[in-house]
Amino acid sequence: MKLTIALSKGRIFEETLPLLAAAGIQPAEDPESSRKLVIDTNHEHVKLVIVRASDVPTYVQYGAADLGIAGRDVLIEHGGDGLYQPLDLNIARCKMMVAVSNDFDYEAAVKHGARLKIATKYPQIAREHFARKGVHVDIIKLYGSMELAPLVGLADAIVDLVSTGNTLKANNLQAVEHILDISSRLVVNQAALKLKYSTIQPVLDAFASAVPA
Ligand code: PRT
Ligand code: MG
Repeated sequence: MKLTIALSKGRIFEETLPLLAAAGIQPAEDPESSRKLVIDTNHEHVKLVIVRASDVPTYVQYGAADLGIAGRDVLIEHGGDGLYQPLDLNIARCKMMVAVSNDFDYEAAVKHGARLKIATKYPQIAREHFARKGVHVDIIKLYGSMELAPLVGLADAIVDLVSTGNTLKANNLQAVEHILDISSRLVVNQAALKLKYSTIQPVLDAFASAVPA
């Protein structure tokens, strides 16, 4: 039975290679150098489709891919409809943080009940975080380079992913709150899991046994 796995290029693809190898799957090409969006593997029944990180849940939800790998950030924003999430793969780890410019007094602004402008690619996560804290916010949706927003007066703070912290530092920003630990998860189309159980279950088992500590 044919199996399609949706992956994004970059860090998720690289960190997924050892998991695929554990399941006996080796991509025939490197998506970084090839322009192909459908990549064959050594496994005659398995192919990879290369999509934007934030599109992975959509491909799997509609069954265009049977399996996919997506960050917890992306899955929360997507909502997870129609997706079975059996496994935290512990790859592409980072933290969802609130960050502000070094000269912005975040504590004072929060204490005084100021209404904050928050720039983010993650409106769902940001809205929930500030609602829990009882802080009033206006969310400004961006698609990238959130770090710029406080520097040019678009926002008071950003909600973004941080891994080394180098991007914040290079832009005179600092993290002031930790919202969530993020890693990538395996997602499976619920109908495919039933229909292709005998093909999918061994892949799930191999991935589970190869998850990095
Ligand atoms: O790049 P594109 O717009 O196509 O999509 P994407 O940014 O969603 O994809 P990609 O491949 O960059 O990220 C895929 C997944 O990797 C995300 O959904 C996260 O779950 C995870 N991940 C892990 C990260 C990071 N670490 C990370 N550091 N995603 C993004 N970053 C960015 C962050 O947004 C910030 O701009 O890297 C910058 C900070 O890095 P440091 O090391 O300077 O702190
Ligand atoms: Mg990116």
